[in-house]
Amino acid sequence: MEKTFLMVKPDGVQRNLIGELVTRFEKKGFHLVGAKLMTVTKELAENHYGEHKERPFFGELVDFITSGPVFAMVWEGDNVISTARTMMGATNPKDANPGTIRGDYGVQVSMNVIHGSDSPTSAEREISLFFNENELNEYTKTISKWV
Ligand code: RTP
Ligand code: MG
Repeated sequence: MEKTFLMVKPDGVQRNLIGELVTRFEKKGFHLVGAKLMTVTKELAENHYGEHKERPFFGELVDFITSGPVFAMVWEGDNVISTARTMMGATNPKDANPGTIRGDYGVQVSMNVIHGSDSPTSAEREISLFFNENELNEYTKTISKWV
């Protein structure tokens, strides 16, 4: 089953949005396999956002993501990578549609509430950067998936 890496950014944690965001993905029907509140080191931030290292906002991005705790998560489900990106909305909250996470909760591009992997390759890379194998829980829900 496909897995993705999602992370409530420091602004989302500060604004008490962890529960709300977890609820959105639970209600959608995705399956939580790992989650932790953690502070990202500079080294991890630079690695995670390595694709942007030549961009003018790289320093600001690394400073922001290391500025306070994030809530790192691994979610599983059919097409979870692209569906989670759709649920997140456009990178810049000013362009994100109402109903999406960034459209509903974000204002600035640098504080856009949530990160999500953008491809299967990114998902695999980011999950292994943030989680050890023993932090991922493989389990079956024993109640009906419709309740
Ligand atoms: P993310 O990686 O955080 O999920 O966001 P994304 O895929 O939608 O956007 P990406 O292009 O990967 O950019 C990574 C993060 O960099 C910040 N950003 N700032 N100041 C700027 O012009 C600018 N552009 C991008 C955003 O916080 C974005 O989420
Ligand atoms: Mg990205």
